[in-house]
Amino acid sequence: MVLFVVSQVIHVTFSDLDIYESSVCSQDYLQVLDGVEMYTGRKFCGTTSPKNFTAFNNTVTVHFVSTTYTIYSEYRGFNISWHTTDRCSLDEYTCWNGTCIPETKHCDLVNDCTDNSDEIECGKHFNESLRSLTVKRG
Ligand SMILES: [Ca+2]
Repeated sequence: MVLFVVSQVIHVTFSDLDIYESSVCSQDYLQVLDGVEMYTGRKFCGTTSPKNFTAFNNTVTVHFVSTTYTIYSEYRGFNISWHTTDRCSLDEYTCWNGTCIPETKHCDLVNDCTDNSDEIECGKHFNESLRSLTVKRG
């Protein structure tokens, strides 16, 4: 499955995951690519869904690989939905939740996106911003 959008960002929501769990997900797995980059850098199996995310590349690819374990058993598989929104303007930063904030608020050590995404991957501010993050489950 490939989602392709040019002038918008893609918001991906994982609402269920129940795939046969094997060591390092070597048997059955779900793999999601944002452009050519593997989302979170790993495959997913078991029942822990990947976190929802906003893709900044114009393509999201979802690979589901299954041996007979997931297909011919009580496993539910996975449920993914998505929607698109317009990209933020050039002088704005696109938060991972899709919100647009002024670029001047990107990496200023203040959580302006409400999901802290404007303070992640901030280069020299990385250590300072990491200490101020609030991590929520769900
Ligand atoms: Ca900020």
